[in-house]
Amino acid sequence: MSFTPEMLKCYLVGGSQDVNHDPEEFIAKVALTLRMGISALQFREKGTSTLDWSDKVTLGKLLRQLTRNYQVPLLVDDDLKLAKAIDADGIHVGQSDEAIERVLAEVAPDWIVGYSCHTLAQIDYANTLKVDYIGSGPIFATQSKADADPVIGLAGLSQLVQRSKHPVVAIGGIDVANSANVLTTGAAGLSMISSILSNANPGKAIAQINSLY
Ligand code: TZP
Ligand code: MG
Repeated sequence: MSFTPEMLKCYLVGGSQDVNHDPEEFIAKVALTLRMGISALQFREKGTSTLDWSDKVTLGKLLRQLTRNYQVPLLVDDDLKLAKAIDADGIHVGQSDEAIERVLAEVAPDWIVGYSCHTLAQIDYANTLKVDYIGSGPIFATQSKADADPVIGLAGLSQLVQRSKHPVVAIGGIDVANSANVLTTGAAGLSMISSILSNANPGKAIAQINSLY
């Protein structure tokens, strides 16, 4: 699947650790959010994930089927082997993950490649790379990532967006209430874990996010 910036608009990130360590609940929530209009899914089994390799592959293959039904891109966080095993559309790589140069050499331009940058120096370097998009944050405080980088705020995000030649998707503490403000920075989209996966009415949140564009 080829990348378009519209894929970043309502970008759900998550794994079983984000829904009570319950893969079935995660699948059910993903199915609902696909129906309600998420624009991309990043499978991220991290932090406190308790799944072993074969559980991750099983879960990932179910996500593959679901996302294909809705023609929504499926990316995998920081695990090229898993991404290949489940036939993902792309991979998202952080600064301390698999080396971006190696990932690009292996999968670009066929796959969608996202790269996390939270400083101007990192953006300057990313501008020399053939990545598809940049993920920047955390914009606000987050409970979903124990080793999150320092909060960059809206002013920090604006600087990164202005400097980047690639579209930027914002992440970290984003919810319906702050979403319009985040988009005033020029970010191409909003990436969320808890405000969708822990929401009693995720469909309403997704509709509100999508109505901002
Ligand atoms: N990277 C930076 S912040 C974050 C990740 C994966 C967690 C975002 O989760 P939430 O619940 O949307 O704040
Ligand atoms: Mg990562």
